[in-house]
Amino acid sequence: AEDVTRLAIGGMTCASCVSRVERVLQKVPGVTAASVNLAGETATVRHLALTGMPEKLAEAVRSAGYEARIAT
Ligand code: 9UX
Repeated sequence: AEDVTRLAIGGMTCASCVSRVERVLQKVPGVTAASVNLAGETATVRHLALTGMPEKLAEAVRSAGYEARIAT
């Protein structure tokens, strides 16, 4: 089954940040689609329902140098 995780992201200041964050999210195994909204400072990620995915996605964003928390 597919799940959707929404992340609140801090530290994105230009359109290149958006591309970078989308790319790191799409690279996480199990992710099928990732879309970042710069103005809203959010990411919407579709992915397989694997254990721990929300935290893995947030960690991937942090590793790229941005702040991330799981939005509810
Ligand atoms: Mo733009 Mo984002 O010059 O980390 S890529 S600020």
